[in-house]
Amino acid sequence: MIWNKEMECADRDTMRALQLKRLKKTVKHVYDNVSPYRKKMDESGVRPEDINTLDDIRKLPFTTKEDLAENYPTGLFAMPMHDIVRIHASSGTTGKPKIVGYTQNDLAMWGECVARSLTMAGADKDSVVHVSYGYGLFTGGLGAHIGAETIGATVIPMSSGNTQKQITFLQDMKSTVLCCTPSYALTIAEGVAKAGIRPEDLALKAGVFGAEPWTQAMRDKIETGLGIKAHDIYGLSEVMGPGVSTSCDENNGMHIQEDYFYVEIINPDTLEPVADGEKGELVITTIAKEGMPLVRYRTRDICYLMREKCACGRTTVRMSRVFGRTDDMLIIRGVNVFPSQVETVIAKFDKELTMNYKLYVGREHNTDTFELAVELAEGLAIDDIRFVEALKGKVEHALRDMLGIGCKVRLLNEGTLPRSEGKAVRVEDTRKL
Ligand code: DLL
Repeated sequence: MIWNKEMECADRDTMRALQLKRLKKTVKHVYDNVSPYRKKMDESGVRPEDINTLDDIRKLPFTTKEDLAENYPTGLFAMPMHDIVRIHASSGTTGKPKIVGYTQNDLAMWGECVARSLTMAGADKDSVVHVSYGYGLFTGGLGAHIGAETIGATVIPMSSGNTQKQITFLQDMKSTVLCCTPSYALTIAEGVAKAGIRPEDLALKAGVFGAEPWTQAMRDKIETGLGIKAHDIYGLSEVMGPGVSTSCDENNGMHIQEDYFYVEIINPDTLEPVADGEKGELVITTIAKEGMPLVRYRTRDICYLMREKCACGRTTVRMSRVFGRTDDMLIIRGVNVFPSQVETVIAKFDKELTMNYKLYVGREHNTDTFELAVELAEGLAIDDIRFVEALKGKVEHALRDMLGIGCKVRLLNEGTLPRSEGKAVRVEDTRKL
């Protein structure tokens, strides 16, 4: 099912014409109402009248997380506070949170985007949508919530945590769609198995998971553990929250809601555009937001774009899964390492290891230390020294093959590492301390 065929299946010319109209309006809106935008545009010698084609967007300066920090808390708002009906926030790199303001229309747009996302996962008015993203300043809970309400489904606003209670509600309320982070979905799946509940005993049919990078291997584990089809949902607070893009049944990238978001992929070093299919940094311009529009916002998320037609019938451009963030990348002994690469290796040992892992990076005698702590699968004994040593060797070997540098492996008993209830914390890097 498709929530909004007119927009999601629009022909390219219609979509591009709408995008241009909205882009021009947005650029004028920020130029007239947000002084930091006006200042930056004046400095680059560009005025709203200079935007006459979609490619003209490249004349405009980028907006960065630093711009949000410098204009904390509400300096990038384009509407007066009496038109702002909701605030959300996410943690910023400098310690100050990034504050986002929504008008009534912005909330309606958000509801529309997430309604499209949930419909992609098969939800409709008869669905029971169990929301285990955290509620509060984080956009996950209330974002999923507003989408489920928009389609008229029954929403269960669980928020995250208390996995036992989550499972009781999943069973008793016969929830059909689960929304949470992929790492929390794994925690729930683990709890379901431990309680002796079979996936087919649950009414769950689909899950809409996002807010953190995850791999195909993790998706497979969640799908089997909960007996569902898992969909990927992407978004970020600054731009709106969840629902910027979502994967359909084809599971081949996430459809971007292009009538609201104009996307570019750039090389983060040269800031030049890269070709479709090539990885780079995702840059988003919100073209219909009122409260806090963002022009050419550098997300730091690494992905690529796909424009080939999707078998689902939607015509919107798709982004690949997010491979990591430019600022998540660890540089260990000079080598670039992404946690998702480590996860891919762990997944190869799915009979021996769980997906619960943590990376420790430190520095000893002027050299970086790098260690992976990962749990043994249920039923495997840590005191079987020969088995554990052999397995350690195999995992270390596979890591070296994947990463090109050595990583020490520490195997732990199943259940040792803390379980994720929201975004999993995968790395402890003490070099920065
Ligand atoms: O995480 C919004 C969200 C909530 C998205 C629920 C999806 C579901 P922030 O807390 O501002 O907002 O974090 C945004 O999370 O820049 C990405 O690095 C990462 N992220 C979000 N969705 C995905 C995803 C929410 N599907 C940051 N895959 C983004 C990989 C994701 N990373």
